[in-house]
Amino acid sequence: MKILVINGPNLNMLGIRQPEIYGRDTYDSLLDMLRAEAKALGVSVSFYQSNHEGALVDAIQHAYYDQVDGIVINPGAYTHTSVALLDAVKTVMIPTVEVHISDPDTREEFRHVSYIRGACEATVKGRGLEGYRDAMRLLCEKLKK
Ligand code: CA2
Repeated sequence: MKILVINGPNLNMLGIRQPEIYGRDTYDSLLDMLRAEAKALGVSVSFYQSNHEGALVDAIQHAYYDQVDGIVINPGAYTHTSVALLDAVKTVMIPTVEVHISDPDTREEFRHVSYIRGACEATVKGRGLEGYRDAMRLLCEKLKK
């Protein structure tokens, strides 16, 4: 089973700025944690991060051609603005779980809307980096059914 973890804008800055919101762990340590989790789950995992909306759409489309089974995505700020990402996930029809490190629903009003949520199997939010692990487990459970 092939899982792709996609991160949107600024998430490569994890552990460098705003630790009070996003914690002290780095983007590389997130990848290490997810590689270990993938091993435990017996699945293969790959990662993609971009600050560019179109590049994220391309990554979702490539997942279709690469026969990826499931996607975990934190679209960052594009969560709240991007119909293009919603359409991409709907188009490829790959089961997708949305993840957020913080809980956007308890933050500023403009973070309360998520366009991509409409195309996702589930949303994990407010669990810090652990949320990615939860999202990956949830996705694997759904895919094994
Ligand atoms: O809570 C989340 O995971 C978010 O998707 C993070 C986005 C934010 O725009 C969403 O509303 C909620 C921002 C990502 C910025 O990531 C940084 C990480 C470390 C340092 C600075 C920014």
